[in-house]
Amino acid sequence: MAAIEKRIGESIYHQIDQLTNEISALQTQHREDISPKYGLTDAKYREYGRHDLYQLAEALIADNPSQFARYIVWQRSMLKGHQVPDFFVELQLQTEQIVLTKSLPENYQPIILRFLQSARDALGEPDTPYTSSLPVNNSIGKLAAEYTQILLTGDRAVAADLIMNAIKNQMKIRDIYVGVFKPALYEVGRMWQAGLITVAHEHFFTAATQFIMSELYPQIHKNVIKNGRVAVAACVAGELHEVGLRMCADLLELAGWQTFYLGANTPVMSITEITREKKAQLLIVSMCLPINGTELRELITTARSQLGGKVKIIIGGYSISADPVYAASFGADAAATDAGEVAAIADRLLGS
Ligand code: B12
Repeated sequence: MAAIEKRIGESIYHQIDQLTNEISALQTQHREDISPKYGLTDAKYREYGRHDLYQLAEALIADNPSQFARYIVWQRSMLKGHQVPDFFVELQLQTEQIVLTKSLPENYQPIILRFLQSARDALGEPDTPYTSSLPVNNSIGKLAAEYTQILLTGDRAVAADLIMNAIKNQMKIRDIYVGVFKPALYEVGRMWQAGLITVAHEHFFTAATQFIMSELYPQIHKNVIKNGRVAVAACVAGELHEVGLRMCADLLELAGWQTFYLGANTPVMSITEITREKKAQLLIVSMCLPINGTELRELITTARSQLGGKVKIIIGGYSISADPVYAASFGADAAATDAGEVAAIADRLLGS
């Protein structure tokens, strides 16, 4: 982690409200052209500006310009899906550049410009069509496609039957989690990003999947031999994506662990307190969005100082999977891309 990049990232965090206000104010002059056409409200402008700054700060702290570039490319694709033209992203970058170079010390400027330029370079690349990645060439892929299609039509009971039948036919819970639910939810994310479905469709899909996971839960404890080990599973404050973490907790239980699954949005102190209270040997944390990186860093630092090195920490989640360099910047004991790996990694860290 380079020192100056980290300092710049931290300065952006410290001034985030003021910087967001300035970016938003500067954009006001362009709003008459853009807003009525594309339905961008003041609140939306502020949200996008703030998100960009968080993402930039995180990329700076991790000294990883391509992370910011990837986010900007995602933003263009998402806005396109919502009928906002590409020039809006360029306008955002321009106003951010003006405000950041004016508000931060002069010696920070070349670095900020380098990060913004890497985003512009990435925008210069042709937009790769973000097509469905649902695997349909094997039986589990076909099941994932069928599950997705059923839930998109809104039939939770039929989707639940489909999964229960697969279990009756000896399909493993682990395969259903990572081979069916995960690609199905990624597909739903893609469809939302492309403007093909609404937030309501996505919420229904996620809630229905969590409902079916609850129905599967009793199956987990059939024939499991407890290994006497304890894990705490949490998402840091601000992180609302909890399904991946829940899969990890369930799969640890399937491997004999006792877990304390805390779910989304948990404050650092609560996580470390319960880890101590339950005498856990393992803390697993899921982070989907880089905007929650500061909380994750704080959690790892606090856990190390309060619990010592004996409690092993494994991190995972969408943004952690996307970039191993970024994942390594948090200083956890291990990072993983898939819930299916968590029990094996825990054994490696703690000795099986
Ligand atoms: C459902 C969903 C939501 C729900 C979450 C509800 C819930 N109860 O969890 C809600 C509505 C809250 C939501 C909100 C937002 N979301 Co959302 N969401 C999704 C969606 C569609 C599915 C998430 C999911 O469950 N995936 C399935 C799980 C299984 O996958 P996973 O988390 O990656 O986990 C796997 C691995 O990463 C790993 N893993 C995960 N954690 C851990 C931990 C450990 C220790 C280990 C070992 C492994 C591991 O194991 C899992 C299985 O292999 C995704 C699409 C996607 N690609 O994931 C978008 C997505 C993540 N969301 C996105 C966005 C932008 C948002 C919002 C910012 C939208 C907005 N403007 O409001 C907000 C942010 C809210 C916040 N503060 O967190 C974007 C992120 C894009 C990006 N590049 O940053 C995505 C990718 C959609 C998209 N394609 O654009 N979202």
